[in-house]
Amino acid sequence: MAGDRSRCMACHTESVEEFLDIGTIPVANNFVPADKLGDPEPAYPLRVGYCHNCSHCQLLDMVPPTELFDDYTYLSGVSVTISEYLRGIASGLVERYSLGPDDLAIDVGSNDGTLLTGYLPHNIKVLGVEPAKNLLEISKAAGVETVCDYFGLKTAREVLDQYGQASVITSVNNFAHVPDPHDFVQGVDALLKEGGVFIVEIHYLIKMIQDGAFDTVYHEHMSYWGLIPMIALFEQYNMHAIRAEVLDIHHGQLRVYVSRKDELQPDETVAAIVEHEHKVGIPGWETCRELADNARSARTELLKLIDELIAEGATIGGYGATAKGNTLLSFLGIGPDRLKFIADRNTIKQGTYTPGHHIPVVSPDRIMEDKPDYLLNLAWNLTDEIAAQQSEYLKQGGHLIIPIPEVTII
Ligand code: JHZ
Repeated sequence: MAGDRSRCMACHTESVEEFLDIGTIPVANNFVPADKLGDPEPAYPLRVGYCHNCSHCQLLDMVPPTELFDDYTYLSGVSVTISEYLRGIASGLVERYSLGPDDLAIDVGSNDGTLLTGYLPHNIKVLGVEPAKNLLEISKAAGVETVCDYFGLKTAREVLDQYGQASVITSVNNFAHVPDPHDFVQGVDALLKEGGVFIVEIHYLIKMIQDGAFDTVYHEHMSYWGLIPMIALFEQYNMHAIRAEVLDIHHGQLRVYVSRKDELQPDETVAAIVEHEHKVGIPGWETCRELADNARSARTELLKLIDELIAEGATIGGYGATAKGNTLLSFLGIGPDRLKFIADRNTIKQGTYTPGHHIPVVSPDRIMEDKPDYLLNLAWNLTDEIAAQQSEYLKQGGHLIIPIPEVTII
C-alpha cells in the first residue's frame, strides 16, 4: 500500500501541498509479461506536492521501494548515448580527482554496472550498490562487483567493514528514488574517506518545470530537487556543495559535487546556480501550478493530434518503452487502440506489455515490418540517437512525433 506523505522529506515540516495529480496508475517500470496479463495489477495514486517551507517537491504517496526496485526492467547500457555519458562521468572523475589503483569508486544505484565500467581501464577499484536482483548477473558479466541492497547508513557501514572507505561515491538518477534522503546522506558521510567527494546527479526540478516535462513524474521519482533545498539537506550533516552543473542529458539534470565542509572548498558554479534559482523563484508555488496547467494542455494537444491522424487513416506506433512514456500514456489514456506497439531495444522489455493499458512492447525490427505512418517518441530525450537509428524508416516517409517540450513532428 502507498503511504501518504504531506510531511516534507527534506525539511520535515508538514508543509507539502499537492499541485499535480497524474491519476491512480500502475508503477511505470512494471511491464507485464504475457502470462500475467489477466492478473490484477496494483495501481497507486501519483500526486506531486510542493513544500511551502523549503521548496522541495515530492510525491504525496509512496510505493514501497521493494515493489519498485527489487526487479528492475530499465537497463542503463541499452542506449549508446546514456552508456557513453555514464562512462564519461567515471573517466571525468578519474581526471578531476587524479584517481589511481588505491582508490575505491562506489556507484549507488549502479544498475547494470555501466557507469563503473568507465573506471576499469584506469585500474580503479569499483563497487556497485544496487537492489535489483535481476541485474546482478549483467553487472558481474561486465566485471563489476555489486552489493545487492538499498543504500543508507546501515548498508554503508556494512560496505565500509568489507571494502573500506571510498574516494568517490556517485549516485546518478538514483537519489530521487530514495524515501529517506537523510539516511542516504548519513550513509555517504560514513563511507567517504577524508577529502572524498560525493557526486549526485538528478533530474533538475527547474528544467522539468521550464520544459513542462510532467512525464518525469512517476512513482520511482519520490523527490524533485533544486539545488537550494539540496544544499539545506547537506548542511545538516556538515557537508556542502563544492561544484554544481546543469546538464542537457535526459530531461535536464543537475549534478552536484559534495564534500565535508572542512575538507574541500566550493567553486563559483554553486553560487551561480543558487543565484539563478533565487531569480526564477525556486520553483515557487505558482510555477509548480503552471507545470500542472502545461501537463493538461499538452494532454489536450497531443490527443487531438493523434486522434486527427487516426481519423485520416494514419497508423501510429511508439518508440521507447520508457518509464516516462508510461506516465504520458496513462495520463493521456492511450492504449493499443491508438498505439499498435512500442518498439524498444531492451530485450527484458520486449514481449511484455506496458503497465495499465497493455500496449505490446516489441523489437525495433517491427518498425520496418509494419511501417506505421508515425512513431510517438516516448524517449524524446534521446531523439538524435533514435532518429539516426531509424533513418531508413524516416527516409521512407515515416515520422516521429515528439511530445515534449513542444509537440513536434519530424
Ligand atoms: P530513458 C529511466 O527512465 C528510469 P526512462 C529512471 N528512474 C530514471 O530516472 C531515468 O531513466 C533517467 C530505449 N531505446 O533512458 C531504451 C531504444 O530502444 O529515456 C530504454 O528502454 N533504442 C532510472 O525509462 C528507453 O528507450 C534506442 O536507440 O524514461 C530509454 O529510456 C534508444 C536511444 C533507446 O529512461
